[in-house]
Amino acid sequence: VGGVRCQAQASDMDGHYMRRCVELARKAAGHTSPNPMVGCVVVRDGRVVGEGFHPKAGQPHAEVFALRDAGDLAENATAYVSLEPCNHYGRTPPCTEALINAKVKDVVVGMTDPNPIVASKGIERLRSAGIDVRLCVDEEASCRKLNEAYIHRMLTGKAFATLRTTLSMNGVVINQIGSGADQPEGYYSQLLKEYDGVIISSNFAKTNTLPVSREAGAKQPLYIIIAQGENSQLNIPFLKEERAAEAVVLSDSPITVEPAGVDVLVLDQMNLDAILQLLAQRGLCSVLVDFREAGGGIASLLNNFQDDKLVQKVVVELLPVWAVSKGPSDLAFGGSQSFPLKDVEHSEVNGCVLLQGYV
Ligand code: AOF
Ligand code: ZN
Repeated sequence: VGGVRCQAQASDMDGHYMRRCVELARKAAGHTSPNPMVGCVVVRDGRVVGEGFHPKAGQPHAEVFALRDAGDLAENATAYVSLEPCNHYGRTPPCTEALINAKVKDVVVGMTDPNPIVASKGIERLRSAGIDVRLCVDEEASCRKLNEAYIHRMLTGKAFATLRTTLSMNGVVINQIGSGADQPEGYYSQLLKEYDGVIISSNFAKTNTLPVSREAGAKQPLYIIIAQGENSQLNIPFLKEERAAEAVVLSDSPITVEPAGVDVLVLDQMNLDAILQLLAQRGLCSVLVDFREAGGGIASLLNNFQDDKLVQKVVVELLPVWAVSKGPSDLAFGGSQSFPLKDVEHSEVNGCVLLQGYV
C-alpha cells in the first residue's frame, strides 16, 4: 500500500513540474521556430535544483540550461522535459548524452518528439543507459498544444494555418489595424509575436499599414503577399514606411514590386495547400491568414477550407464597437453554410472578446 501511495504522490508532482516546464518553454514563445518550445526542470529530493528553456534555434536546448543550473545536484535527480530529449547532432549535440553524463536517475517527458530523426530514439537511448523514463500522461495534451504548429509541420510538411478576422459587435469586418483606441493592439501584437508569418492579399497590402514589432532585436513576422491578376507593377506603401517589415510576394504572373528588393516568387497556381508547403520548406511553422476584406483576394484561397483541412484554427476578435458600414459588401448576411468548430475557447483581452476554435 505504501508503494502505491508513493506512486500516486509522485504522479501528482509529475503534473506540477511538467506544468512548470510548459511555463518555462513559453518564455521563448515566438523565438524558437522552426524549433519547438521546450522547458526543463531538474528536481532532487522534492526540491527544484535547476530550470531551463530553449531560447532560440541554434542555441542550446532546454535540458542543457537546466542541467547547467543544477550543477552537481543533477546527480540522482529527476529531469522533467516537456518534449522527449533529442538524440541527434543537429545545430547542438544530443540532450540524451547530457542527461546521461549528468547522471540523472529518471526522466519524465511531456510527449514524444514527432521529428523523424528523434521519434522515440531519445527515450530508447536513455533507457539503454539505465535511466528510467516515463510519460507525464496528465500533461501530454498541454505539451502538444504548446507546440501544435511545430508538430503539424513535422507531420504534414505544411505550415500550421490560423484564419483570423476582426469584427465589430454588429458583424462588420474591421480592417484598419491600430487606427483607433478600439483596436486590440495588445492582443494583436501578442499574436504576431507567436506566428512566423501573416498571409494577406496584395489588395489589402496596398491600402493598409501593417504592424511590425517595435521591440529591439525582435523577430518580425514575414508578410506573405498574395498577388493575383496584378498588372506588371505592384506598389506596397507600408513596406516603404516600415523598414523593419519583412515580406515576400507570391504572384501568379511576373511583376515588379515597389519598393525594390522585395522577394517575388511566381507560382503556377495560387493554391493555399501549395503555399503552406512552400512556407514550411522555408522554415515557417505557423502563419496567420488575415481575412479582413470583402471579395476576391484571400477568400479565393479558402474554397472548401474546412473539407480540405487547409486551415487548422480560427481566431476572431470581437471589438466593443458598433461599426457604421460603408456599404453592403461589409456585411455578411446569412452564410449559406456553417460548420461547428472544436475545442472553442473565449477570453477577454483589453476589452475585446477573443474566440478561437479548431477546424
Ligand atoms: C530537446 N530539447 O530544447 C529542443 C529539442 O538543430 P537543433 O540541434 O537545435 O535540433 C533541433 C531539433 O531538436 C528539433 O527539430 C527537435 O526535434 C529537437 N528540439 N529537443 O531535447 C529542446 N528544442
Ligand atoms: Zn536536445
